[in-house]
Amino acid sequence: MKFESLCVLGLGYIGLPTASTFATHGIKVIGVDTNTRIVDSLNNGQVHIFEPGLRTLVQAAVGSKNLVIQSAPQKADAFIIAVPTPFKEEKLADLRYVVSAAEAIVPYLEKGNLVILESTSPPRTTVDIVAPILEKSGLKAGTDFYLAYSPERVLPGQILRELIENARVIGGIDRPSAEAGKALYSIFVRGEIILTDATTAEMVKLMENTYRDINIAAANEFSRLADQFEVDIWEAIEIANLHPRVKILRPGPGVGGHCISVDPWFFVEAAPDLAKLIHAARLVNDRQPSFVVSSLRAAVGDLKGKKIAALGLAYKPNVDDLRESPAIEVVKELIAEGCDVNIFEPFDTDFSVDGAHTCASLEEVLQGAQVILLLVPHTQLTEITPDQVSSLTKDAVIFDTVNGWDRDAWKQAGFSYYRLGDGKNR
Ligand code: SAJ
Repeated sequence: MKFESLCVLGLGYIGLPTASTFATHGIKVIGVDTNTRIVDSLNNGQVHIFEPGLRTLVQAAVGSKNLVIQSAPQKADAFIIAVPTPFKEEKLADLRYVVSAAEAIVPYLEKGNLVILESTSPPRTTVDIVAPILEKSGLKAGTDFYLAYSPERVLPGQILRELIENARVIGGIDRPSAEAGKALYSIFVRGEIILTDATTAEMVKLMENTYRDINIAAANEFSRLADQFEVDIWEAIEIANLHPRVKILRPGPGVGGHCISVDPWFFVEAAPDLAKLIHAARLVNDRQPSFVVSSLRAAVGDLKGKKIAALGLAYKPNVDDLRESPAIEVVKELIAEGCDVNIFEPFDTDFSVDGAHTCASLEEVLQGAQVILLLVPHTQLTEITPDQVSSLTKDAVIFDTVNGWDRDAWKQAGFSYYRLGDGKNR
């Protein structure tokens, strides 16, 4: 099976790198986004996402004329749906973008086409929701066109490399659909390509992120226990991880992003009685920002009126993505406590939180701070030295929620240094 043209619906963190990578591998790609501002800015050579190497890749793809960006789909050999699946307030999957992308394909769908859903979705979405919509074209899934689910598994910050090198799962609604998916992704994927059925592939994706969420919840719960028992959690985890079959992840201010903090809820929604551990892990991680605030209170006493420099707001290090960020939750709780919160996010210096003062530089945020709170270990923030801080504020208490700084260096420089989950230091 040969694919010469491809239509990618959704030009976000996954759709844009995917469309560009296919284009630089010789495929004629139509990149579609319903947001006309994104379409216009991409057509003007601006990339709306920060991801290492992405701007160069997009420019190469557009420059080669193999990638054309527009706001509506058109006929193609294959279609990839890579739109977001957020959740609603009540933690229910919001499939409206998947539904409208599938509907948008219907007028252009032809016999022999392949449609792939990449968006993370609750189990059975491909067969129960996407197939019936596409069949409104009068064509039958499996008989007239191929249909498969293939989850993205790339790590933000390393997307371009992982897109090519990671193993890829392709779940067809039947075997020929899975084979068709393999023929498409083989164009650039160097990792192993594993074929299965669509619902298994959907479940695999949710299991991967749920497993990580549970593992981080364990680390976060251990950090609370360590505090209680006057143990340094960072030391304890390092030692435990010497065991050949133990790999505890890192505690921190919580779990954010649009994947791990969202996907486990799809299981909870679909089968609440069967997903009790998954649900509990979500609650542990969602309550971690409150644990940060109570630990800070235990370290420095009453927080009311304290001038706090909150460093980093993204959901994890070295990305500009602020979705579901636990750092923002910490800031909101501190504001509710009556603190004078100054925020600095190096990847988005304009970002604001109601009630906090947005600072454009490190110097501005550190000036006169009584508490310096490290929330995200961006390289630019972990490189801050005690010397730099000494010249801007005296007697600040350092509170490191991510073990991003060298405790001894701060202590030697005369600062009070506290670390999340470091019960030894209480
Ligand atoms: N985090 C911790 N402690 C850790 C690791 C992470 O607190 O030890 C936090 C991060 O700070 C962040 C959150 O968890 O707030 C999630 O970050 P992450 O780096 O674990 O994952 P994501 O959400 O950026 O990407 C995940 C990846 N999934 C897995 O590693 C199983 C990625 O491969 C998926 O493609 C992506 O979700 C997705 O799109 O689903």
